[in-house]
Amino acid sequence: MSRQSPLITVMVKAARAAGRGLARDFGEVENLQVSRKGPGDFVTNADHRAEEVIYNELSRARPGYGFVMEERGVVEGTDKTNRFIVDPLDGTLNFMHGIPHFAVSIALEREGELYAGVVYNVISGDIYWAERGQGAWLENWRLKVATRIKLANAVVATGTPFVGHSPERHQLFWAELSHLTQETSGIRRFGSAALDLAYVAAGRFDGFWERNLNAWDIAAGIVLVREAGGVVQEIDGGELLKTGNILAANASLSPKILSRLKAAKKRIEDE
Ligand code: 2AM
Ligand code: CA
Repeated sequence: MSRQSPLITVMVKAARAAGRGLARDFGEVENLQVSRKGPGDFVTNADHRAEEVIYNELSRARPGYGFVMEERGVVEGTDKTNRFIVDPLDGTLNFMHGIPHFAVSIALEREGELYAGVVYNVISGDIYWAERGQGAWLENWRLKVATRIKLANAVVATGTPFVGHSPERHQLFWAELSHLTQETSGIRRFGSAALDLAYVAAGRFDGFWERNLNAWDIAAGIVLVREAGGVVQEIDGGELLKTGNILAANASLSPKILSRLKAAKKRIEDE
């Protein structure tokens, strides 16, 4: 059993507060007014309200900390060493379609490094949290990434490109998928990157890869996976929080999945 630090307590409290509103709004999802932010990317009133709640909670509890938030963008703080990276509603499309699989994701970056993360599955009530050096936890259960070492036994999650993305991006995804479907037990596509990473930390998924995510989709999940003993990397060797091309798995499967992703990319480039 682990005792949550004051920092984690504050982050969990903010996530739960936002989750209360989201759960209410999810119940009335048909009545929500929806605006379109871009192709396939819906932003709801619920999303905005949840972000407001988190911003208010966290700035009261940790005055001066900066923020990177999906809707507000970057909010500079007076404290330049700490900033929260927040996705008030990860899995927006699930939310909009009445699919009960979405999360609040809150990370803290300290001195330029990811330091703590909370991912809250609003409908199941599961709180995943991790703090550097303290491990990753689901409530009071210590999380460990899966120990499977054979790709043939692995269940690997991903995210698919959708309408509005370039033909090249779709092509690359299909190449990646064809390399991995031929060698893995199964592929999953659940629609919330934050929860996908929490599932990797919990040893449910053996791996997860997706391209072009935003920092707020993955920041908290990265801390969860690392503290659960997993490896998180940028697929092409770039800067992870900038490109959002993420691969997370245990240390044995990581290089195996990566080699298939690289082979897929090479195949597309050679065509
Ligand atoms: P969201 O639900 O907060 O938008 C699913 O593949 C993941 O991709 C989710 O974490 C989702 O976050 C994110 N996502 C969905 N639409 C996106 C878009 N247009 N650009 C970037 N990320 C997106
Ligand atoms: Ca998101």
